[in-house]
Amino acid sequence: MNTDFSQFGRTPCSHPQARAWVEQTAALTSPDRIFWCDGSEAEKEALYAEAVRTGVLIQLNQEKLPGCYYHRSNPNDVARVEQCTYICSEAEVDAGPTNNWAEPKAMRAKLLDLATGSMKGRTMYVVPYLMGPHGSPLAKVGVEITDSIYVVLNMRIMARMGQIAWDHLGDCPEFNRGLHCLLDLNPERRFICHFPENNEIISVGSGYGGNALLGKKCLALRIASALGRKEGWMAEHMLIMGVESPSGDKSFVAAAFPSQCGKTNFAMLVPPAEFKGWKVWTVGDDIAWMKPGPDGRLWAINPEAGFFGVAPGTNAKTNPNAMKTIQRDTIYTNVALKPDGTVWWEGHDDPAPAECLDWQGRPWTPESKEKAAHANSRFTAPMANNPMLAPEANDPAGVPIDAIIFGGRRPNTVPLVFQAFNWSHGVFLGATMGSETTAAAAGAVGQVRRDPMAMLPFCGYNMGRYFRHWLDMRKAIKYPPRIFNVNWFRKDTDGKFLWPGFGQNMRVLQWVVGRCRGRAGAHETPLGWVPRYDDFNTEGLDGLTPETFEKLQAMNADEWRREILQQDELFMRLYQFLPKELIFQRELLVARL
Ligand code: OXD
Ligand code: MN
Repeated sequence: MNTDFSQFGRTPCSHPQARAWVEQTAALTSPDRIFWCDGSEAEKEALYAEAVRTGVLIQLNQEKLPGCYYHRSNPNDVARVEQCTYICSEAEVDAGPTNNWAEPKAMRAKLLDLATGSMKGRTMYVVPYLMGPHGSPLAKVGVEITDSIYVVLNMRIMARMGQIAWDHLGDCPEFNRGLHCLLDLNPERRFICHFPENNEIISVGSGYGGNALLGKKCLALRIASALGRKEGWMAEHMLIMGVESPSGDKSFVAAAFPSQCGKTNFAMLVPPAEFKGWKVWTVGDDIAWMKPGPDGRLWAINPEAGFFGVAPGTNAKTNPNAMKTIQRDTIYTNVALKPDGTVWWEGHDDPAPAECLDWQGRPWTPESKEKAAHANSRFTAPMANNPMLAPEANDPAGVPIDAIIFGGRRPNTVPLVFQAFNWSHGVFLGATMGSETTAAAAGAVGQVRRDPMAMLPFCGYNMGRYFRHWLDMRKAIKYPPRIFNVNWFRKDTDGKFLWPGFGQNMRVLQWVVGRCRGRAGAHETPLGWVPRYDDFNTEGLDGLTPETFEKLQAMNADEWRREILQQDELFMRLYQFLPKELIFQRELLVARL
């Protein structure tokens, strides 16, 4: 195969506005070369060869891991940086109290100044991409200009990249403009900036996925959430899954969990052996775009085409489908590299290697004090590799959502599962979600923070108005999904998890789907509808005695009084913008307690 890099990327696009913008950006950044990506297989081979030649990627053992490559990040650049992430709306009030705001003109000037001449001696890649299935009315086109070949190869997996995007765009002048410059990876010059009114993103100084793959968090969540509010749809930090029962009915569930709370594992769940005839299909593992359909239901697409999953803890028990998915055509970032050209991380099925190189390239043995893989090390894999990819994942119409689940990482207070009384109570549950912080974002790990709908780092506008939008959407949805709250992470007084999680979460899903289809019982409590022991399928699950179930579902009034006070902190920050329905829901909860 011809992998002569100079022969590829030579054909500029014919889209006049995109071409003018690329030329203007090249005049500013002064690259040695402009590379126009077309998304073809031949181009892919040439890009991988170039990434290996320049030391950005290491080719892994092609017999054991065909098409797989390895990347190490700069150690100062391994997670999202919320403190450097800005919403640059014209008015500060439009970014709201939970976002960093910067005045757009001044911020753009500062960023373009940093970008000036920054691609000298480098290649500038033009990456056209489509978020969503081709032909979907919900799909959006973005063009990312980047000087990182790692970003190009990741975007190629995470989005529908290349000619397909130009085809979808046609002669429509409107597309998302994303400029990404690595600069010198100095954290002092790291800014991830969104200009929602211009449908524009400028990200400088970081090569980490969440900061640099502009289709993902930047476009598909921050910009899209702002667009969705204007256009009557929703962009959410949610996985989408199909749950098929033995009689063949399929229900679709969307679920929001903060980063590193197991969205990918849940989206790829394999039912335990007792669940004969049940199947779980993955539509997406991170992002859902949802819009009311003409039939009065809420329809969702997954805008992405790949999984950017957390490696540590992924194994054949926690996520067998992910393990199958990442055996080929996968980019591994910041995991450990074994002498045989394969990879390893803490929680892998294989025992720790006697020796390997850690995520920073240092010799590592099981005696080493530090972890071999970074806690936020990742795999980037095509969703087509997933043996349980839902056929509907590529359907332009999307899937009709029956249930929405909110969940967080809570060692106490929050029961395993309960159901909201109605839509506005469900919105209140999402709005008051809390979760322990994780390694997906730079900063302290393990502290409970409020993360409404798991969107705190991703809402591209004023969070109070975001709640209003959620409440207003009810008017456009004749048959709203039922809303649930889950917590897989409750611990007993000895600090041990009460719930086994992973595949056993199927039991919760069965109850959720049963509630949507009128075939599962529940009883009313101050928190919402909860399953009684007999409403819940415990068959084959040793240890799930009525006493354990009681502990999992317990509602402790003192803990809840504390919880409400903590919830108030966020409500106070947003007070000026908070829909009164949510204050009313709070009062109702206090009264019920
Ligand atoms: C992610 C995240 O990578 O939420 O999906 O950080
Ligand atoms: Mn995420």
